[in-house]
Amino acid sequence: MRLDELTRPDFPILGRLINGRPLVYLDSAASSQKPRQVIEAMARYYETSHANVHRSIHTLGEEATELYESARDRVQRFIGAASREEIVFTRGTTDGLNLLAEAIGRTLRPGDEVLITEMEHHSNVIPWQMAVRDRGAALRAVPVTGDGVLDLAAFARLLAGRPRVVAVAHVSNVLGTINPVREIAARAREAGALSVVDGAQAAPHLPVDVSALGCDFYAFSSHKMLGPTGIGVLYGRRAALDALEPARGGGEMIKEVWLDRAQWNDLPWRFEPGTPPIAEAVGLLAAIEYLEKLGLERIAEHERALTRAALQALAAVPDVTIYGPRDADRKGAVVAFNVAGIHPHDAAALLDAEGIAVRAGHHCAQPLMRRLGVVGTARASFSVYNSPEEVAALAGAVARLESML
Ligand code: C6P
Repeated sequence: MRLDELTRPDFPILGRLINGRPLVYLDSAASSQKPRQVIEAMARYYETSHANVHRSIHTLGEEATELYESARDRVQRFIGAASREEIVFTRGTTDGLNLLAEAIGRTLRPGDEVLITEMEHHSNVIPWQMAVRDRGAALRAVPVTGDGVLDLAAFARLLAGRPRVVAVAHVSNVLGTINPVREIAARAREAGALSVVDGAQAAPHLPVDVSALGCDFYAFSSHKMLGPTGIGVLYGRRAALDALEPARGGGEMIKEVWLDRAQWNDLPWRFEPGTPPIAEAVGLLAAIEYLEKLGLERIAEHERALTRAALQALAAVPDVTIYGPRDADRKGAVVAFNVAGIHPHDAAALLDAEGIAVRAGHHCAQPLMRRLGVVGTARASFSVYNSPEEVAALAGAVARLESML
């Protein structure tokens, strides 16, 4: 059975009609839909086990703590981290990258460099801009080639500046490019830099093994991988995480507090001040169980087939430009495109009238848009529940766009 046939009955929202047409949801890179298993796990938690975690001795407090911490164990196994202490729960990728930029930013000195790339999402640009600002440090970027991949020769040259941090997306949310993060992390380490990987578009679609990648930090969001909004993960290699001073304070991140000083808690709680997203952790655990039951390799294969079909079908439509690698084996599950003479927002609105949801705009990657010389693009993105028929419906509707205007 095809993966979409197997999974679709689990996603109640996919039964909706949009403008009188069956919903064709091709915007999972912005946020995926949720299976019943995730929705029910969260409802069950609130109905039977909710209390705050790590502070109450009563039964509900212990049950909630147990559920929250078992989600951490599950995440550890899911991404191949060496220990549970390396898993910090955040509010999402953006939050994880800000946490890092705030903590590392405090250690930057005049003349230090932080290296990002031209294809980064604003979440992996702005926090570093803020970190270098006022500290006399500099932000540099690895250029993107005409094929939509990183210019690794330029990366090698930029490493000669001995940056303190190299921060790079695992998978671009626009081009779909899968970056060689293992090699990038190794070269960053040789140059004395910390490596930070933005895994927002990788974790939902590829098997990720942070130990094998050898990066220092890896951030991702639950809501793009069938889980709830409001929670994400920041993986930190034990020694790298231990070397960071927490930049955010509050309850639970301390062991002992005096009025003028405090002793930090152990890892990972040192980086989790305040009441964490507990129900969301329960939902994330259910999402990981769901993904693992399907099998990450099988998911990647299904989405590669959809991406390949979309690349082929859209390339055959006159006046369509596709951005990023044309080879589905080198790409995540996104296809960004434009139709000559049609603004991407108009394209998305016309597709929506047919029940087809795609994203249009700059995709929070304005430096990349500038590099591509466009104001924005339309973008179709795929998940476990999408079918080849939906890809064909997209291509058919895109072919009719000019006549629909
Ligand atoms: N990209 C998209 O439509 P948050 O919002 O914190 O969960 O994820 C931010 C983020 C960081 N890095 C990459 C590569 C991303 O793709 C995203 C989110 C969505 O492309 C929403 S802008």
